[in-house]
Amino acid sequence: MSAPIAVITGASSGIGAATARQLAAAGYRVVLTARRKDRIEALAAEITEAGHQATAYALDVTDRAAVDEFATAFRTLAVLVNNAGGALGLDPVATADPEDWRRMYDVNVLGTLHMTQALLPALTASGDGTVVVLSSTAGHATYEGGAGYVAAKNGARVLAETLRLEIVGTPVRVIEIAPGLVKTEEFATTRFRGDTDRAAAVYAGVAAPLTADDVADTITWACTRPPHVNIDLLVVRPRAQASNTKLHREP
Ligand code: 8X3
Repeated sequence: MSAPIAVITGASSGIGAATARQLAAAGYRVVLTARRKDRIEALAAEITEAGHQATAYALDVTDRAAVDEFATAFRTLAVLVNNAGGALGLDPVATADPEDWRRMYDVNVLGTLHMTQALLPALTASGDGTVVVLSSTAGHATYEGGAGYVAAKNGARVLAETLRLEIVGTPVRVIEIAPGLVKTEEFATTRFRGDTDRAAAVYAGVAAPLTADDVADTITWACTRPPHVNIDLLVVRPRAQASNTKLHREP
C-alpha cells in the first residue's frame, strides 16, 4: 500500500519544516509547500536522503489560483497541515499599520481557507482525512500590541471550529494546535522586520521556550491518533509561560 500523503504549508523553516521531518519519519509521504523553493527542495532532499518520502512544491497560500492548481494533483489526501502564517509588528491599535493587519489576515486566515477549501474534496475522498490548523495561544487571549496578530489567529481558530461543526459526519477531522512561546529562527525576526535585537528580547531570560520540534511532536501525535479520535484543540506552552502575559524570565 502506498504511504498516506501529508501536505504541509510554510514548510521552509520553523514548525513547518520540523513537522515535515517528523510526519515523514512517521510514515507519511510529505509534500512540502512554501514560497521559497530552494529551501523546501533542500529539505525534501534531506528527508529523502534519510530514507523517507518527500517532494517540494513552491506555493504562496495567498494566491488562490495557484492553490487551486496545486490541489488538482491530489485525488486523495490524508493530512493537510495549515502552518503558513506569522506576525507583523507589535504596535498598539492606535498606531498599527493597517497594511500589516491586512497581510496577517491574508496569510493566517485566507491562506488556511484557500488550502482547506481546495483540498477538502481529496481529504474527504481519502476516507480518513485530517485538517490541522496551527493557530496560537494568541488565538485565545489578547495582549498589548498583539491585536492584529490576535485578530488573525482568532480568525484561524474560528475557521477550524466552524469547519468542524459543518463537516461532522464526513470522514474528516479538524485539529487545532495552539502553541505559546516557540523559539524559531524566523518568527520574531519577521515580526520585527529583521531587528534581531528586538527579536532576541522576546526570549531573553526564558530558560526553555518551546522549539519547533516540540510543536511538530504535538502535531504528529495528534495526526497519528486513530481516525475516530479528534484532538479538537491542543494548547502547548513552555513551562515558563503561564499565560500570554505571564512569562517567567530568569534575572
Ligand atoms: C506566537 C505566540 O505570544 O507571540 O504565536 O503571540 S505570541
